[in-house]
Amino acid sequence: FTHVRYNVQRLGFAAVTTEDIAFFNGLLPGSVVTDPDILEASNVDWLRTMRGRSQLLLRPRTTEEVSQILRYCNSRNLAVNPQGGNTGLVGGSVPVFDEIIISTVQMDNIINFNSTTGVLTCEAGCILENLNNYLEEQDFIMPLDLGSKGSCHIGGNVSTNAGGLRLLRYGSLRGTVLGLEVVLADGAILNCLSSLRKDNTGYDLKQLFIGAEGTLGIITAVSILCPRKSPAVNVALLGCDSFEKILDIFKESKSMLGEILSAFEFLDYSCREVVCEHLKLRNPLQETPFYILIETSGSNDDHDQEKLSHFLEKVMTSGLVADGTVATEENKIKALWALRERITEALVHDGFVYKYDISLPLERFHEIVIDMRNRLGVRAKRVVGYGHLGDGNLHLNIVSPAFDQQLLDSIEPYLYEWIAQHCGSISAEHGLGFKKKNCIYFSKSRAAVHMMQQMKAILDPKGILNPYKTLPAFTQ
Ligand code: FAD
Ligand code: 2HG
Ligand code: ZN
Repeated sequence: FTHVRYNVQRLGFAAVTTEDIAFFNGLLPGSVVTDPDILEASNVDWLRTMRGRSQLLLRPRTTEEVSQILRYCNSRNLAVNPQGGNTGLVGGSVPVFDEIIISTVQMDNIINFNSTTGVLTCEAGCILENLNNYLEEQDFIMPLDLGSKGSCHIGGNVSTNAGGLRLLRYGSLRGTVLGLEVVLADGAILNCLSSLRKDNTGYDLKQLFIGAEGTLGIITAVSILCPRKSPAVNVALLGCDSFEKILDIFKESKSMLGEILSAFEFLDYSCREVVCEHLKLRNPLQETPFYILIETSGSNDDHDQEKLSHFLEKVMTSGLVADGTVATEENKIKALWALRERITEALVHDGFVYKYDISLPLERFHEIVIDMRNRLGVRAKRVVGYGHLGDGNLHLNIVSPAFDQQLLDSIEPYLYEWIAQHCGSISAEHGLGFKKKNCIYFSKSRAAVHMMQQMKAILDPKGILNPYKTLPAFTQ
C-alpha cells in the first residue's frame, strides 16, 4: 500500500462529535456506520493508493435523507465525500482527512423505464451492470459500458462523466443524460429530472453536475436515454505491425462499417503480455506490436456480416492487418473483450501503476508511449499504451515494482507539458479527483479555472462538498 503524498492541509471544518452521530442515528436508523472494519473499504480507493480516515459512513435510502444530511452538515460545517461504487481512478471517491462518507449504495431503485422512448429513470446508486441487465431483458442497453460495470454506480458515472467502451457509438453522458435530481450543499433539492430530448428553457443546469466529481452537489437520481440492444454483434481482434497502419484501418472502418461500428479499441503488445501473464488470458493471434478490437452492432445479421467481411478482406489483402480473428458467438465475444477490458485489473498485479488518461490528436496517439519507453528505460518495469482510439483517448500506464519518486519526477511534469504542447487533455475521462487537480492548468486557462472556482463558491459557499478535489485551491 503506497500513500500518495498528501501535500495538503486539513481545512477548518468541524470534527464529527458524538452528538452528530446521535443526530444521524436518529435520522437514518440502521444506515450509520462507525465500525472501523467496515469503514476501511470506503476509506481506501480501488487502486489502493489513497487512504482517508473518515470515522463515519452514511448510507441514506432516499433523496429526502440526503437533503437532511447535507442541511445538517452545512450548518455544522462538516465536510462530506460523496461515494458511489468507489471505482474512481483519481482519488476522488475517498476522503482525504475525516470527511463524512455519503454512499449511494442503498439508493438502487429503478424508478421508471419507458420502452417507447428508451428513457430510464433510476436512483443514483444503481450498479451499471444491473441496469444493463435489466434493460437487456427488454431489448435495450445502457449507452455506456466500463470495465468497472459490476461495481460502479450510475451516479458515480454521471459525476465523473465516464466515457468507456461505447462512447464512440452512443456519445458522452453529456448527450445521453436527460435529467438529474441533485441535492445541493445546503440540502436544497434541485429537481431537473426531465425525460425530454429537447428543452431549451434557460441554462442547462444538469450539465454542471455531470463531471463535477461530487464538488457541486450529490446526484440522487438520473434519467438517461438508452439505445436498443442490437440483435447482431460481431467482434474482430486484429494484429498490426505499425501504428500508422492502425490509423489507416480506423479510417477504413469509419467508411466501410459506418453506422454499425460500435467500438474501436487499441492495445499494444505490453498490454497483451500483462493480461496473459497475470490473468492467464489466451491470445488467439500471433505476436504483433499492436492489436485493435473492433465491434459492430446492428439490426441485421446478414447485412452486418457482409459489411464486416468486405472490410476485413480489404484490410487483410492490403497488408494493413497481420493477423485477425472474428467472434459472433457470445462467449467468444466476451473472451476477446476481456483482453482489452481487463488490462487495468491485470496491471495492479504487476506493481505500482502510474496512470495517465490522455486525449490527443490521433496522429500523436502512440508517439508518447514510445517516447516514455525511451525516456524511462529499465527504470520502468513496463510502459503500456491502450485505450479508446476511436475517441482519441489514450491510457498510458507505467509500472514500477514499488512507488519510486525519482521515476515519477521523470514522468511529471514532462508528460503534462508534452500533452499541453500538443493540445491534448491531461484527463480525458477519469476526472481530476485528488490526484490531478493541480494539473488542471495544463488543460485549462487561468480564467476558466477561476470561473469554475466562482461557480463552486456560489453552489457550495462553505466548501463542504468533496473538499481537496477537482479544483486547485483558490489563489488571487
Ligand atoms: P466513485 O468512484 O465512488 O466516485 C467517483 C467520483 O464521483 C468521486 O469524486 C465521488 O465523490 C463522485 N460521486 C460518486 N457518486 C456521486 C453522486 N451520487 N453524486 C455526486 N458525486 C458522486 N472510467 C471511464 O471513464 N471509462 C472507463 O472505461 C473506465 N474503466 C474502468 C475500469 C476499471 C477496472 C476501473 C477500476 C475503473 C474504470 N473507470 C473508467 C473509472 C471509474 O469506474 C469511473 O470513473 C466510474 O464512473 C466511477 O463510478 P463510481 O460509482 O465507482 O464512483
Ligand atoms: C479503460 O479504458 C479504463 O480500461 C481504465 O478507462 C484505464 O486503468 C486505466 O488507466
Ligand atoms: Zn478508458
